[in-house]
Amino acid sequence: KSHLKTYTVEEVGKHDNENDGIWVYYKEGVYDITKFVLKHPGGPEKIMMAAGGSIEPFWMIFANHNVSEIYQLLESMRIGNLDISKDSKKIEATEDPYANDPKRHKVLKVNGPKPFCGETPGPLLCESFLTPADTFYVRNHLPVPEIDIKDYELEIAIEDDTKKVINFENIKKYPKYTITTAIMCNASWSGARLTDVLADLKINEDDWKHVQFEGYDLDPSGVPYGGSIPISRALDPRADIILAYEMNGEPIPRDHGYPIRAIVPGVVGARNVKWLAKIVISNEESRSQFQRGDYKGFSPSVDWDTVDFSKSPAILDMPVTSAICTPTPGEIVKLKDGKIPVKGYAWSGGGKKIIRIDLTVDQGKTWHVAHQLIDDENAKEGRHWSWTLWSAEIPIDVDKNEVEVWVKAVDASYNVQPESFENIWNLRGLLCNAYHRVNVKVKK
Ligand code: MTE
Ligand code: MO
Repeated sequence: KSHLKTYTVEEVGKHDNENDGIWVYYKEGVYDITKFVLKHPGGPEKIMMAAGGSIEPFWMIFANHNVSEIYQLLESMRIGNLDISKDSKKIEATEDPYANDPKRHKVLKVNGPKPFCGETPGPLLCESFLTPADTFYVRNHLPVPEIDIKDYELEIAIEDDTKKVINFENIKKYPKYTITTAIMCNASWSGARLTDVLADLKINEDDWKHVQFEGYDLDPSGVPYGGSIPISRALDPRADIILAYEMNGEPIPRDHGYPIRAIVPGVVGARNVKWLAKIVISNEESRSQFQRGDYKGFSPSVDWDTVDFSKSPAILDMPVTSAICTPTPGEIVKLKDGKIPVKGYAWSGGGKKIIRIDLTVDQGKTWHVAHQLIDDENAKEGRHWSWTLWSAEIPIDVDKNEVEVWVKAVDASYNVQPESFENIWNLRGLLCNAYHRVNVKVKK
């Protein structure tokens, strides 16, 4: 890189517009991103926040940039080196925006520290029908907001027109309603029904298309996390959507949306907006990046050059899925009466009950049905939001020392999981609900 020109922070700063070119710096590199701005998957406005300056603080927030493909892409736009000598006023001290995130339970497997993304170990999942809040997976996209309950407000608007603002005490005055729903893990959530809170606005379902939710968590430009659901769903009391203030009978922990989050059962986690700040009745979907530029499905051959997020609908109901929790991959399992015990979970989106679990240890030549299924006994037809825990004992051939256990679930519409990931793979890796397969060693 020594042949490249050296620029000061001030010189880079002049290149913050299309006419002069758009430059940024990262550590000791200076980059001309003029041509890339319009192609930025997160939108041109987002990347323009860094124009003429350092992109480092933004990448601390949008930590999905911290992968080698993106560093390489950036390097391909390098035009020079940053003058890091003493008299060049370098980088405004960057404070860690995640410094006030809550402490997490050590058992969570950390997939990303900032924003925090942690998963519950498989064997723990099927230990209890309700996943304890402390070990419930966490999926944040931004720093966890700090909210003082005394100041908490939830604004409810029709388009730009604020109709009412309610505080935490007001929410508790609505009838309290509890549902059990799986958002990957399973918990019970209590709060006010969305239909009750919206009732006095006398909204006509035919006049509007979407209900948007906004969180208190903000990106560096002040844009909140957001998501939306169709109006028909939001106004349907049978959709069981609640503005929850309790998780498993306790106040919701900070990581899971304290003090209030939207619970939209049967629907992808992303629309279950935490730290709820605002509800907007609108003719438009949420403008959030997480509604329009993420959490969508694509054909397997679509790549980052050909993807058009505007052409795919936002994920709403989740497809049927299941997993084996025990044994774990590579585990040595002792045969009991010639069988191995297997346990796991299954659930489907849109309130569809799990009606059957099929298991095989011979690549599908013979299938065994799990006979013990535990789900929410009180769930009504078409409102099976919770997961189903299942267990089975599978007979193993005497000569086998190793087997691969496969599971697939069937829901009330007879939707079945696909056999392999290959033909459903998509560039975001979402909706990948192929059979779960676990290889285990057998001890006689
Ligand atoms: N709500 C806000 N405000 N901010 C977020 O980052 N993440 C969403 C959703 N709601 C998110 C949010 C996603 S993608 C998921 S999967 C769930 O919250 C995760 O909920 P949990 O962290 O309570 O498990
Ligand atoms: Mo998610």
